Amino acid sequence: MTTTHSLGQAARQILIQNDKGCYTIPTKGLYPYQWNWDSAIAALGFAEFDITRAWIELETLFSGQWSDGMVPHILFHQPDPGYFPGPDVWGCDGPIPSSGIIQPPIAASMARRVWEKDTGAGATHLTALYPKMLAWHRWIMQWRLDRGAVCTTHPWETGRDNAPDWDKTMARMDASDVGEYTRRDTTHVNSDDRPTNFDYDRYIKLVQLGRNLHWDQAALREQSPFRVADPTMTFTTLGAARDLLAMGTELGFDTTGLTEDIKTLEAGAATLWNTDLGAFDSRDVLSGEWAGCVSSASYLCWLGGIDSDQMMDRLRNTLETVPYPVPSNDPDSDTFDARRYWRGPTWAVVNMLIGLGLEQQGHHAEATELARKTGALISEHGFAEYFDPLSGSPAGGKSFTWTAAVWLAWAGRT
Ligand code: 2M8
Repeated sequence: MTTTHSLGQAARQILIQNDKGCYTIPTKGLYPYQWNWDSAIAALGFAEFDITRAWIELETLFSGQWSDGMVPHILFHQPDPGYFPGPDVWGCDGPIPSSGIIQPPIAASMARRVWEKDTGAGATHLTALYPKMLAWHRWIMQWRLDRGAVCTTHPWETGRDNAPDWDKTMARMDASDVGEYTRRDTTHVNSDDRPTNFDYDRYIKLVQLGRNLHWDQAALREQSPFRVADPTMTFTTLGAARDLLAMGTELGFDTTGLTEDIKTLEAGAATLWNTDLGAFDSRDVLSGEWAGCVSSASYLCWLGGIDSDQMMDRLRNTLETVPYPVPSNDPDSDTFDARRYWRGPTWAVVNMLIGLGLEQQGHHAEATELARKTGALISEHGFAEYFDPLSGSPAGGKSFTWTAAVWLAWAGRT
């Protein structure tokens, strides 16, 4: 019988095996570099048994910060031909070879939680990290707002690569001149579980555009066909702003502007409420069109400190009716696909972020129920990258860092 203790041991082993010394890869083969939000989650997992290593993870992430404050979504510490697109395709010149886009800015919120667990040198580590985290927040506020909501300029930025949220925007894009390239992801895992070639052409096309514009945000704002205000970016930025304000106040930093930013982002979050859908939704900034998607990111409102009775009703219904919640796409939607990456599967990492938000907002019963269900899913089906929400079957990469970290920091504790 697998016990909670032995699962804890297995989860630690995964973190240790995926540890490259000062950063952690998400999984061997498929993802051989340091990913931004994966790394923040890894730090939380390490904090359960090696607090110094947790800080090192975050410090390495911010060692890749660009001089303008941006923190890239991938840091290519060591070349690896097993992943495409690599540093040569992105053409960036930060301090460490990197991609030119961001990912959900959860690092500040995770740093605050690591700090809470650190009774020793935590304040010293955090004091050094704080100005860097604040600079990234300011970069987002400067370049990515639309009516106060935070926009994504590439599906990969949200971490929800092929979510149906982007379908209408992607359908309008012409990628006929993208040229020849070879995908590597489908050599590691089943292609039926991955984004389609249609989507990949557009992912690469957007990388080519950014590179041609030297990742100049003002030029991208003018010229990119992809600009979508999204719940993932908006709620994680809002949560981070609140955590930056709390940490800055406690550490004695100048927090001028953060209260204003929080108000701006709250107003932005309100612009993501799709009344017809009855949920937080993504909004194409260029066409003004709603995506019409209830995704797992819609439930990140609580992480952003925003309460919603309607989202709570939906969540309760999802917890009761979906065998392995929370699905990344509404099972009643035409676009739902139980296996294809972010078009239906359940991701333990998003569940934890929803759960932490619920807890923060005082919704203890729902937070506990979600943690319990996520724990059962992992103990029955292992530390997979993601899971079929109807059958629970594991999919994608195996021995996945963030699923192990989620077990250690949250789901295995119920
Ligand atoms: C997936 O995204 C990468 C691109 O960033 C990919 O498919 O190649 C997403 O699941 C993303 O959320 C995650 O951070 C990354 C690494 O686990 O993989």
